[in-house]
Amino acid sequence: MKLINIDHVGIAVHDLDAALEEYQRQYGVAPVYRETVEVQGVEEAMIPVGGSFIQLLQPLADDTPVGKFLARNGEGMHHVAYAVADIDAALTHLKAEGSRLIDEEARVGGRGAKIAFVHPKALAGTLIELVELPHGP
Ligand code: CMX
Ligand code: CO
Repeated sequence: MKLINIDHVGIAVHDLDAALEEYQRQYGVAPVYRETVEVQGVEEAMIPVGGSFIQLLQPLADDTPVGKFLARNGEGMHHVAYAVADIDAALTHLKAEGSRLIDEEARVGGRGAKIAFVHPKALAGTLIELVELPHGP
């Protein structure tokens, strides 16, 4: 297991257009990717900051992970995503260490990356996403 970097921090928002506009106005930053990821129930935008991204997430429906999070907590930090070189090896390792995986197998997420989530109750109340980028670290 080796964490390469913080790939992104996911932030749940009600209105993606409004949040992007405010990030642009207040911080002078703009997204490089924007896409709908049906299987995750989100429309997401990625704003580059140094070697990492801010990922703004708007739910596609109330009964999605981000929709439920917003209903419970309002807007705010939703997850942190760590880049790994080999996500299958990372998942095997975490399982052996007794972690609580949400995804036993990696799936395809935004940017064509392989992703998997680890339950926030597994460690420090933080929803963790592992990311293996298609073009490598
Ligand atoms: N961060 C920290 N804690 C969280 C959390 C989050 N994002 N989401 C839920 N929790 C907590 C809840 O507060 C609850 O705590 P308590 O029991 O102390 O009240 C506990 O986890 C379990 O709550 P739950 O009712 O089972 O939660 P949900 O049904 O909302 O499911 C989770 C939570 C993490 C399993 C679900 O959101 C999930 O499967 N997430 C992975 C997929 C995802 O988040 N996709 C969107 C992002 C896509 C992307 O990044 O591209
Ligand atoms: Co994410």
